[in-house]
Amino acid sequence: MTICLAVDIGGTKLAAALIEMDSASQPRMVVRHLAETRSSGNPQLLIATLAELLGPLVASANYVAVASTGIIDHGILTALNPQNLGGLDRFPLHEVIAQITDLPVYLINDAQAAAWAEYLAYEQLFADLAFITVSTGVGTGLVLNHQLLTGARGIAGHSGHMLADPNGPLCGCGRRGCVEAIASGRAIAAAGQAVFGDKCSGMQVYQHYLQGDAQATAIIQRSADAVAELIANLTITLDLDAIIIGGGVGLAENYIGLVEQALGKMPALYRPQLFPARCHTDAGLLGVAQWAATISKEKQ
Ligand code: BMX
Ligand code: ZN
Repeated sequence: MTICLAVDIGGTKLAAALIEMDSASQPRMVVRHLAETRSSGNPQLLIATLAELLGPLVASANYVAVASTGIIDHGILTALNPQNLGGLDRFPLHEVIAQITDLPVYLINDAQAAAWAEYLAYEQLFADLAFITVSTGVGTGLVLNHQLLTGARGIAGHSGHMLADPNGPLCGCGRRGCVEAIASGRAIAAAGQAVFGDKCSGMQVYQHYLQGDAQATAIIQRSADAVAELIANLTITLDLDAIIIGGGVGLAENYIGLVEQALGKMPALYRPQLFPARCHTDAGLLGVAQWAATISKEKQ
């Protein structure tokens, strides 16, 4: 049995866990610690937080597996949408984690990791699937022909930045009208603040929608419509067996129902089967631990 120190770096929180992996790479989470992502553009603060979080767990681990928001290219973390990561740019994540832990380090994007967790949680039933998280941003991970696609530059699956509306809001990535700029938790909050005041959060807009408010309904409907367009584009490009929806917005009450309604207006070939994520908030940790176990075995 080996022990993986798994780390999940999100826009708002950091999670670290010790995960026991048996000989068949089945994971069992034994400890989990959480911290806030206090990066706010300051790399030193992120390094200090990671050192505090990982320090007590390092001694028990054989290797480290990190899932992080942003593009992971040869160990360097770059935010595609810097608004989601406190403005951090070109952060040497591999080097930082290796220095803190002195262990072998494996890194991938958070949505890629979660896609792998869901592929395994659905018992490898879907050879070709896309996992879409509608959360702070809109992240996607692709499993094609039973393989996780990470891409030569770590970009694969950033389809939250495909076009949803050429006249839509400017996205934090610099492109206008991305799905993320319309559908994400941040986008919902921004649209809600124009109606309900500066302090309104994405979750509050969602509550207003569930209570039947017409303006909140229009905002959430627009989000679901943009995600449906994304799903149709992925399906007609990649011939997918299934789409798995996750994230705080994606798993909120009736959100998948709204996306299904929007897809229902499209021709049949654009409509895959939709399923809710099974791993919830642990998808990044479990997925990256299981992916790293596979990769390290392939290298032996
Ligand atoms: C953004 C991008 C993706 C990420 C997605 C979901 C950054 C910092 N992140 O599109 O890499 O997978 O958000 O991220 O550019 P989450 O933090 O909402 O899970
Ligand atoms: Zn974008």
